[in-house]
Amino acid sequence: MSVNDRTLSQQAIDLEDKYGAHNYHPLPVVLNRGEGVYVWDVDGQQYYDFLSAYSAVNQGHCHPKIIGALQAQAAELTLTSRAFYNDQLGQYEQYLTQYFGFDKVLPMNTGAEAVETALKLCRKYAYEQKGIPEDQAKIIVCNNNFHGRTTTIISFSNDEEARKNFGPYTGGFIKIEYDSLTALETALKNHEHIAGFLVEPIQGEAGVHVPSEGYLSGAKALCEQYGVLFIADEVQTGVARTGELLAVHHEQVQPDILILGKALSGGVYPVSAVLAADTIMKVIRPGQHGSTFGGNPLACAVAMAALDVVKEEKLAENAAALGELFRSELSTFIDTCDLVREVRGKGLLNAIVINDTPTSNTAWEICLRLRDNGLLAKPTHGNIIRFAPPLVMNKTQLLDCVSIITKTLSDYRA
Ligand code: IF1
Repeated sequence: MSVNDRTLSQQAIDLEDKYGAHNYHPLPVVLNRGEGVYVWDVDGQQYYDFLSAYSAVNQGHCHPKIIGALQAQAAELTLTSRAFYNDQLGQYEQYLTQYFGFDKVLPMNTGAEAVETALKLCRKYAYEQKGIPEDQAKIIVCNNNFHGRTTTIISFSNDEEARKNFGPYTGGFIKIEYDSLTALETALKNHEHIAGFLVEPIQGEAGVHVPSEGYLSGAKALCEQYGVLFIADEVQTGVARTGELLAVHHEQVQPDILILGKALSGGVYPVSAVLAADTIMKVIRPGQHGSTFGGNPLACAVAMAALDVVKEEKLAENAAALGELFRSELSTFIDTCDLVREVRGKGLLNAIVINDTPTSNTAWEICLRLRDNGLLAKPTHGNIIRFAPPLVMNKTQLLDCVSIITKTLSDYRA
């Protein structure tokens, strides 16, 4: 790395430090290019991207079809607001609802906005269709959830870092243990005015916790039994990441409300969505919800191209096959390595648990060494490293990444 290059990298880091809020602690690498499964830093060093911008770049960086759609639409019309119609939104709404099997979609921009939208929709449905007394609706959520960073969403978080000193908090949420049908049924039995159950099909931020077989289908059945809406937050697990189009499809579950984001646009543009049946979506009428950019023509064009890619390149099938291979290879390795306790995940949403305390910096140090060896990943909570490459990765590249990871772990000395 030349002196100039080092200055170039350091300059970028220093600018962020001086002029940007310190709401992240990035791995010290300054990227300036992405293509497929690779990213490059300002020194021209190539890396495998094993985070995919938290599963937003499932289709690979700068996918030509998606970039082409972006460029073409950007040259025509980017934003009209919903004060007027545009020629992309209706096409996109038809495409998206048929793609995922719902009657209607409410288009938003970020995942958190879509989660907030789903919560509002669930509450309004409860008041207007189920007759729950106004302001009494309760929504069940799971401990160790991550659904975004707005004040209402962090109100039902139990992560003190995400929550502390952002009060006063929004009420109306009941927290239960994740992956426990008993906990869910107990809450449904013991509380009145329950409107919905919001759940991540796999808890990503908590450390890639895959629930027991039957949990999602069992939870959906309980929701049906008690007349409660099952709300699946597939912002991170959706769009083929776990080896099915949706993570709930592993158990043939169709949510009452589906929340999508991130890879809905292939990481090219903020696009999120809330999908539901007519009977639910009809409770939202003009003037009751919206967003300046929600459903803009650029988002629509990009998202249709991004979803085309998922089907054309069979990304779910590829994620399933490469995920099995990844976990199999890592399982064999960790039988011989005391540094790693476990590998877990589904499709290409995986994680390893480092054999150290959650407050140790071992996982961080390992990620620094992985960077030096040409692979970018980042710890989630403390001693867990998430591995989530773009779904366009091929077998040769995956095995190369397995070699980098296993060699880095074998060579690691604190
Ligand atoms: C950060 C985590 C991942 C999400 C689920 C909604 C949202 C997210 C299941 C909100 C967003 C992002 C947010 C980003 C880091 C990343 C993350 F570590 F925060 F938890 F992926 F696991 N539902 N997750 O995972 O979507 O508003 O961000 O578009 O805030 O640090 P968003």
